Amino acid sequence: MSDSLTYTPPEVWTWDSENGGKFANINRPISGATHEKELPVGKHPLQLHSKGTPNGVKVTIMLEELLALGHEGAEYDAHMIEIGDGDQFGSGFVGINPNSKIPALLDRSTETPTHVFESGAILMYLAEKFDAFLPKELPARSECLSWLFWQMGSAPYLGGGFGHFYHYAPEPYEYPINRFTMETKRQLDVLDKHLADNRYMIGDEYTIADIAIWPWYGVLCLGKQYNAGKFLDVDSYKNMQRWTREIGQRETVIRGRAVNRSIGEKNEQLHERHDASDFDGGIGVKI
Ligand SMILES: N[C@@H](CCC(=O)N[C@@H](CS)C(=O)NCC(=O)O)C(=O)O
Repeated sequence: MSDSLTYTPPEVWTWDSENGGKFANINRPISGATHEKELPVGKHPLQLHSKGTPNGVKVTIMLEELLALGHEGAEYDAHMIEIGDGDQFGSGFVGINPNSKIPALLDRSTETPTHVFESGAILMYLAEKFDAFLPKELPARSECLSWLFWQMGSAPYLGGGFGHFYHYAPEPYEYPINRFTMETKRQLDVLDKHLADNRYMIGDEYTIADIAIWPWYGVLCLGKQYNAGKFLDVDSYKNMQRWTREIGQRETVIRGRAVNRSIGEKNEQLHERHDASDFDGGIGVKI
């Protein structure tokens, strides 16, 4: 790898698999399957193939919320996709998400199975399917979708930008850390100001906007993302702290956060979820 200060880009970039740092073994400049592997099929209509990352957790929180509301059709099997091992490049997974990223959902209750990828699209799909957590009136609905799409567009600056350069890069580089810290703090300020006048993202209604934003920005405000709580001074975002703590205490959030999780204490990890009883014994992630 060349020294970042003296690096001059070549005329045409070529793939040097040695230059990618922590994720070198899964980062590739080409799409598509690398190996044949069928996806497992469980007993429920909804088959989720995911991992307990912020994008994955959005969907398991949503499913637990729907089940808590009494929507039996939201029963699901959550299968683990070990992205560090390259499971996202198996032919079965690529068949439901050509972009090879978790989460991906297969709904087998439709006439022909429906595949949905992109966490925001999955939240919308489930909200529309069960008529829940998405306001019906147009103004509130468009406000909710605005925040949902805000999250989808903003989190890559937090995860792929700030998180990558502050936490994962082989060494700290001032320029990208400054650039993405600036943007991350600006985003936190946007949320904090909005939550000064709103209990949830859409007034008093808990919606898919909260479900999308919390696993990224809520967990960041708990100081549990990238070990960056102090660096970002997360305690100074008082309205975010209030919202983060209220949502983090929901039983559904505690359960959803444990699904497909492979870090933390043993009682915080439910590698695969196939039945509500899988949570027995107090499995969950508390704040
Ligand atoms: N915009 C996508 C992003 C999904 C995404 O980046 N997933 C990551 C884990 S959080 C992943 O699967 N990474 C594996 C890889 O990049 O190969 C979404 O929200 O669903």
